[in-house]
Amino acid sequence: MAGSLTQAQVEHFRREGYAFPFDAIPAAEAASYVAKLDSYDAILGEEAQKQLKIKAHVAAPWIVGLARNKNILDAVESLIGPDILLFGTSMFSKKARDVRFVSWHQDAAYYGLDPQQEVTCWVGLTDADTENGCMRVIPGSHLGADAVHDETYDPQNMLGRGQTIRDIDDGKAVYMPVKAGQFSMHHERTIHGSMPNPSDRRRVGISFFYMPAHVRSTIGRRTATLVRGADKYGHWDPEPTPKTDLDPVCMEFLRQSWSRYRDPDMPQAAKLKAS
Ligand SMILES: O=C(O)CCC(=O)C(=O)O
Repeated sequence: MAGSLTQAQVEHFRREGYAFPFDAIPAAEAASYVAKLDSYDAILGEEAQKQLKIKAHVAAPWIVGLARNKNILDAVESLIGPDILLFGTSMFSKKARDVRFVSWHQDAAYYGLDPQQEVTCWVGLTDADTENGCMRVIPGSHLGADAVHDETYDPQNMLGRGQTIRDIDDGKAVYMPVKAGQFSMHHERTIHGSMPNPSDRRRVGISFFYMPAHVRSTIGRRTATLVRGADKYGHWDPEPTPKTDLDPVCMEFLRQSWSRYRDPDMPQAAKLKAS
């Protein structure tokens, strides 16, 4: 398959369910995006990340621009081929001395994709390391069964439902530090999460969710944005393209998508398969 990863990196991803670190953008560019995100807090009247979930790429031209970054897409193409849809984008920001965390979970539990071939790229907009709560994964977990998630709705958990896989051995975790402007990749079935940030440095990242164009939605017709190649399948409806930052029409679309994603009636993959 074409793309920028070596055969060894592709094989590592297939076997372990993750790969890192890769260069996307210069650190100064990453810092300029953090400044933009900070400015949105005042406009939105709350932490922007509370709204920039699932479809954050429609919120501003620079976000969908970053999703189309050549370095990122070249790496993704190595794993899922040349016809790439952007299924989603979410922001994850921890302040300095932030108790918030991301519990162990599989993205696939609520994505409703078939086949489960989505790949997430987590782009560091600041340095992210073991001291400020970087991403961590359980190697090889993408090859296991769909895990059952407890929906805790813990306010300190940064996930929409506080969805948590119990009884994970933290000793098996691999931490994925990245510098500002670098990214890591994980498979949608890879169990992952992140710890709180007890450090004096903030940790800001943005996750892009990519899938090959042949993937279908298992929960009705939904939307996605073509970011590379061609979509000859037409399984997904197109999405609005932001003309300005926080474009009101796009923000309404984003709010509706985020609320649908959190619909309490939407069962997780493990329960769907069991029923
Ligand atoms: O930023 C984090 O700590 C977690 C992000 C995450 O769960 C994801 O990108 O899928």
